[in-house]
Amino acid sequence: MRPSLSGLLTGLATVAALLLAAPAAHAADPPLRDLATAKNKVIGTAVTGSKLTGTYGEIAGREFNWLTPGNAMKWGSVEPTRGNFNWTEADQIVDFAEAHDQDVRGHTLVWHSQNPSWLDNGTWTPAQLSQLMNDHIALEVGRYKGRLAAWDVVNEPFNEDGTYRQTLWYNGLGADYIAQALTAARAADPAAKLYINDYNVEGVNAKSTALYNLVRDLKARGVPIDGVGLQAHLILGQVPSTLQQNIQRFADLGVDVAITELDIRMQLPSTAAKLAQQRTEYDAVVKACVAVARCTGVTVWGFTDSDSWIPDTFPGQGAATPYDENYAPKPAYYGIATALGGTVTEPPVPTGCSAVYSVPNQWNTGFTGQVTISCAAGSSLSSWRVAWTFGAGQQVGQAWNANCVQTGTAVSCSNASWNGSVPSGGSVSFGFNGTWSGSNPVPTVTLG
Ligand code: 9MR
Repeated sequence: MRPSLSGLLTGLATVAALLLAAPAAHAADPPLRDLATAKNKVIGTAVTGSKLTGTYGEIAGREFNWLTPGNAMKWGSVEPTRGNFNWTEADQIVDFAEAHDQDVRGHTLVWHSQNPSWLDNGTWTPAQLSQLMNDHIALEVGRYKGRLAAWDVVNEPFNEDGTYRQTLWYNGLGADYIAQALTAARAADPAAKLYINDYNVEGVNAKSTALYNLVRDLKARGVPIDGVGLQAHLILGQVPSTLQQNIQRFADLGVDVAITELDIRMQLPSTAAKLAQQRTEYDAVVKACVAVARCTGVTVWGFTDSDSWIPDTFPGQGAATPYDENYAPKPAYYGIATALGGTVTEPPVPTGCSAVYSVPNQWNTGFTGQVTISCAAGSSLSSWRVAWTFGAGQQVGQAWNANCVQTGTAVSCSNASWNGSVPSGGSVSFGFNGTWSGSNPVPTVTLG
């Protein structure tokens, strides 16, 4: 059946209205890699080689100028049985990077995890272990000599308390395995920057101080060490406040620093408020790197939620990366962009809309809060977020008709899936139960 003219016009009007109301869901222009270059930084992502086609490949090539193979270069991947090598995925990633004018961070040579079982289960004398390690480094680094910009030579050598992790390498060779590995890597590719990489070393703490002391000692001994990788597998709301200070103290040792595996995970389901907070935290982490000259840049550990290790490892958690599972940029993407100096146009809040906070009910230590969002005739909203800061230690508990999170004194509430739209001349309300003591002053709320 042919559509009628009036039906067509109504359809067009609907499309136009949707376009006007749609948030800025397009990627920032210019792409992240251009923004990073302008700041003299790099922006990278971990990738899975087999996925580097279609939309995944387009985004990886367009937005990033460094790649790290997520698994493809680990010992267990490249030499699953002794003497039998599989370089397919690793080669594929390096070829892709060269075709897209990207650098590659090799990951990783000497680690306690994802080793082949023949290595883990073997019985080795110290001399044999040393030989195995040196041969592996010579072979793998040598294979890509001149093509890789950096190597995570040693991965995760420390326990949380700053003692050495008891691994195959440490138990067989003592702490000196680290110097041996770095020396072997330098010999195999003198141009590659050599890194030690670890997690939970982003802030100043016992583990990062152990790493700091190690790097200082290696430098003093003339062992080749060019950089420190701070993995940064972070939890929403827990970005260390000493991140920039910690980056700076490593830089002051005369080494480069890279944020090598950034992701910020949250309890699912994600809400607009959690994603907004995640944006702020991505922005803060990238800014901490931008602020320190010797911080070379940031790599995210997978750029899309469909290619993230989090849901498998932490059931119930996820949404940790800058793109959603359908490759749409999330607020976190814009956090990275703005930290790199990009300007992101967000849909403005219509001036005719506002939010009002009230306390309809209060008892000994509890109260009910209510917020009403109203739009005057001629203004409307398709989604909303209301934020405020409590002035007297109040705490939000259960909320209805909104998703609310409180971090310290800051509260952020966003629409539920069913009430994002506030029509012209209309209003929506949400409520919550809270606790108070002493006084319960009404905060100033902002609509965003
Ligand atoms: O992303 C990697 C995932 O696919 C693997 O299953 C996992 C196995 O440990 O390793 C992941 O990557 C790790 C990285 O190599 C080193 N730092 C921690 C990362 C997350 O586990």
